[in-house]
Amino acid sequence: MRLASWRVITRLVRSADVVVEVVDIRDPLSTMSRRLERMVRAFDRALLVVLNKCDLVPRGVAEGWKAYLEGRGYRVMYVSATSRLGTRMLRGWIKAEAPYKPFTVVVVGYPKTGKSSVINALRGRKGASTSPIPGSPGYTRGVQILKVEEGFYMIDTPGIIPVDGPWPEAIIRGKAPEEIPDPVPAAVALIERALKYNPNSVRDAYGIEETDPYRVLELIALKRGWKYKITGEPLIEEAARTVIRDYHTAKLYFYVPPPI
Ligand SMILES: Nc1nc2c(ncn2[C@@H]2O[C@H](COP(=O)(O)OP(=O)(O)OP(=O)(O)O)[C@@H](O)[C@H]2O)c(=O)[nH]1
Ligand SMILES: [Mg+2]
Repeated sequence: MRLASWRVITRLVRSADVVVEVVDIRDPLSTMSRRLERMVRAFDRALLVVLNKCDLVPRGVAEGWKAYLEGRGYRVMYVSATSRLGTRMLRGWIKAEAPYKPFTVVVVGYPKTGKSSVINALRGRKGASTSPIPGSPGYTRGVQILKVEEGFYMIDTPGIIPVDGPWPEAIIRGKAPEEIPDPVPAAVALIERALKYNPNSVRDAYGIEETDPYRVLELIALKRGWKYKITGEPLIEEAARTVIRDYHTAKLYFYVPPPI
């Protein structure tokens, strides 16, 4: 997995006309980057917060988050890139915002929030030809410019490092689950959060009636026969990676309600 460096993001934000910050609507405050937002303000660029994956929360929750963030001065839309909800409106919003053509929209956000999916939804097609930004040095290889329509370009970026995000966001998003060296503490925190916001989440995902997060990991491992060869103890690291993966796919299902 490749992450974008802040140096690259800074350069892209400065050169863009509009900045779209893609956020996971299941937990917006944990997936918004204050550092990014400060930078966008410093360059005086138009910032739109896109709450993505709205298919995963009830409509009232999506509306609640929108109202809450608008109350804090953000411009906000909620969409589902994969269900194509709100994506036409998003396209219209961006076009209305851009004062002239051609214009460029840079799409940024934490890893796995759905940045590429949002771009594909706006383009109405996937996998169409993409080209790297000319002259970009090696580490920006993950940055791609995509045409939505004549004069309307979007720049896809790899996830930014969630340095300023609350724990365990940096761990669960900073690397692919199989690459996280010690996934257990992050998975424990994730299970705690899941149980807090959806007491049935663990039972629904794993058929396990247990509220102690560490024990949950042990039971997942035992159920799947994941054991250390010599000691026979449950291989909780594997279970932890599974939990992190299942959060990304929403098999482990919860969302954080908007503050009232
Ligand atoms: N349920 C749901 N899943 C989504 C939505 N948008 C994206 N996803 C899923 O979220 C995962 C990540 O989507 P990507 O578009 O690759 O996310 P990204 O932000 O580009 O990820 P990186 O490039 O790794 O930072 C994929 O499995 C998508 O299918 C959505 O609106 N709803
Ligand atoms: Mg992507």
